[in-house]
Amino acid sequence: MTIDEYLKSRRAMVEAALERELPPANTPPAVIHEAMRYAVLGGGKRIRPILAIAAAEACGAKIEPLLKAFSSLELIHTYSLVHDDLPALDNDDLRRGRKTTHVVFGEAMGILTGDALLTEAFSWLAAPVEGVDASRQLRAIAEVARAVDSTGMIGGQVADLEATIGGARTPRPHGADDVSALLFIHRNKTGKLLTASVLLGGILAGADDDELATLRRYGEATGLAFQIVDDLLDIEESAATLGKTAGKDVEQGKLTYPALMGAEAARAEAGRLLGEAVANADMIKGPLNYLAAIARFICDRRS
Ligand code: GRG
Repeated sequence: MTIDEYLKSRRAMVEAALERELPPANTPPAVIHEAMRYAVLGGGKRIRPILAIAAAEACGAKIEPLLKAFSSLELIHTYSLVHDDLPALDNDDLRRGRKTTHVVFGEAMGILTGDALLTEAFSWLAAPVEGVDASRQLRAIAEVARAVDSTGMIGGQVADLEATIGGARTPRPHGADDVSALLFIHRNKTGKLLTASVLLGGILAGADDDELATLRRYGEATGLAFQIVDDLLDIEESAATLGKTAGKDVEQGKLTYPALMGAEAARAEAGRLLGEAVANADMIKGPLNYLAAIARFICDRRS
């Protein structure tokens, strides 16, 4: 199976799980369930659940019973996008090629939709899973929760806001403080959920501690490369290709890899991280291992 076929088939499994497990749109009060379904079922690469699937398969697991837990990652990711697009944060009206959730349903409902998706995610993660004992499941839930708490994704978002407060940054030579602030933002805002996705797959698949350490290194390298590529796409691609507003990082004076070190050095750093991700992916010796190919896809993507 080529990587394109693999991604297509795993994406279809995630889409089916999301469609099946999300509350029906007519569940009272209908407006919140319509908004949740609008936000989640409106496209997206589904890269986080696919990373969990790939890690579980690389560790030899059958993935069908795990799909609900893996799809919870997409609820958490979508909640972060819905909240990030709100007027108080990025104030954006375009996401995944469609109007943002708060533009369609109003700001109050946008806030509540994000809240509902985050809560729903942990309910999916806590649902009993055939063949997985409770202590493993608790370990998996704790891993995901830590990745998105105030020392993870939220912390990264706060650091990002603080780095941009006061309007556009004046271009100037960058110092060690800028690089470490940027690393903190990227590792927390984006990297930790991507790493937790890989670990969720490994933990629920029954991976041992050595395999989990390898998966963590793979996830951290892939997660950072993902965000560097995202920074590059923001300056290189159009809104039509990205399905979201392009050029926002420069407009908002965001701390990004290309802003700090230039596009060429940023691309080289993504390449170095890809090498690290592939080396770790190749250490997992399961029967079906697409982890290296996914890292390559993440680095080569155009949207
Ligand atoms: C909780 C408000 C709040 C924010 C948390 C994750 C995040 C911080 C904000 C979302 C916006 C953003 C630019 C995040 C960086 C991570 C990123 C590149 C998200 C886009 O992910 P893709 O490319 O999107 O996987 P699709 O649409 O394919 O799912």
